[in-house]
Amino acid sequence: MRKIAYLYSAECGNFHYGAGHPMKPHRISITHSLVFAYGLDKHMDVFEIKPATKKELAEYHTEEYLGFLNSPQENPPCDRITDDCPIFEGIGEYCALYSGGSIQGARLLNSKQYDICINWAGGLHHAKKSGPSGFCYTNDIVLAIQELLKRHERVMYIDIDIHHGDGVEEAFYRTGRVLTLSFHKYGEKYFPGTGNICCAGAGRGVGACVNVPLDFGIDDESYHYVFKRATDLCIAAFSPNAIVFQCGSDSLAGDKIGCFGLSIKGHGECVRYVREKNIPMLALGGGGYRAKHVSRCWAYETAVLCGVEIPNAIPENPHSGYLGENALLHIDLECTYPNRNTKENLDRIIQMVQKITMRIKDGQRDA
Ligand code: V1D
Ligand code: CA
Ligand code: ZN
Repeated sequence: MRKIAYLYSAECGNFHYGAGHPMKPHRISITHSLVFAYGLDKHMDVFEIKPATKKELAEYHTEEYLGFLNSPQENPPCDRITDDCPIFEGIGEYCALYSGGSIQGARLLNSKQYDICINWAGGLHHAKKSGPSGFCYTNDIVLAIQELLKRHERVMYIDIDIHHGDGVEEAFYRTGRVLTLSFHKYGEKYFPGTGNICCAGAGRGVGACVNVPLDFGIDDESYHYVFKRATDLCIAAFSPNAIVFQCGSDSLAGDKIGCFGLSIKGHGECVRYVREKNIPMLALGGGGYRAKHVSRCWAYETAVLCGVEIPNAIPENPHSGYLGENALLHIDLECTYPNRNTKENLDRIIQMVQKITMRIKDGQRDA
């Protein structure tokens, strides 16, 4: 039996990035409805998220940037505002809430009272120290990892969002105490454009940055083949004391901006695989742009993390009208992209991951 903490704020789902923007915080409210409708709250302790203070956010972000987020209208317009990262009403509170949830989750793991903490509102992996990127404003993941490092010698970060976890990688690139492992679409200028397998850490962090570049249409079987081997190699070489798992669900088939072919069960199998390692874990959200898929996926993964099976028929819940009467949890997600990942390519990647992780000890010996 694992002790699970679930962090939630009803306010999070009320923020809007603006008309036409793919990121919909409302998907967190739908996920929450499913989690409670399935009675998963009975397997977890549920915590109301406390918003992060400016001091807590300043553990990573610059004061100047935080000033901008809190009163963007008082600051002159600048290149920070883009179509990807618009300024919307309540942006400062939104950042404080999703970041507060991840920091709180890290503290609950530090207290050793919980084995797994969940914050589906978090996982905003692109945010930089002094600027937003790719729908992400503050980097709750970096803040949570910094908090975990106060009580854990080594922290591993795993990222199954279809995009490269560049913001987290950048923060810990030269650190031997954090290993980052991201699986992502790479090539054809796919956002953010980073995450080449050759970028493998520097200084004390040599070997502790692992990038798994993938191609269009990867299916469950190919994904599990590379995910399980790469994860095992990293865990064996690094022996993490805690894991932060970004479960971005834009890697599901049929996502509005993604191009992978995972099913909800396939995505959840990655979560089950990491849970079985029995290492304290902070599970976070991330991307995911079809709310009907995202909410099913994260509700299912909440059950996986709790170690319970849930029926396929979705119980009556406040979003039944939206999800459809007699809706099922596991629906067929159509992938229009053929799988361009050959076994030969995946084997080459695994061989590279083996070579990279063999260098971890060299980095730790650096001055
Ligand atoms: F399709 C859009 C419509 C409106 C506004 C933005 C987009 C959009 C789709 N894809 N923006 C993108 C990506 N941006 C670009 C820009 C073009 N270049 C100048 C940059 O391709 C950004 C994708 C961000 C993905 C965020 C994430 O899923 O990884 C995530 N993780 O945690 C939270 C979100
Ligand atoms: Ca990723
Ligand atoms: Zn993404």
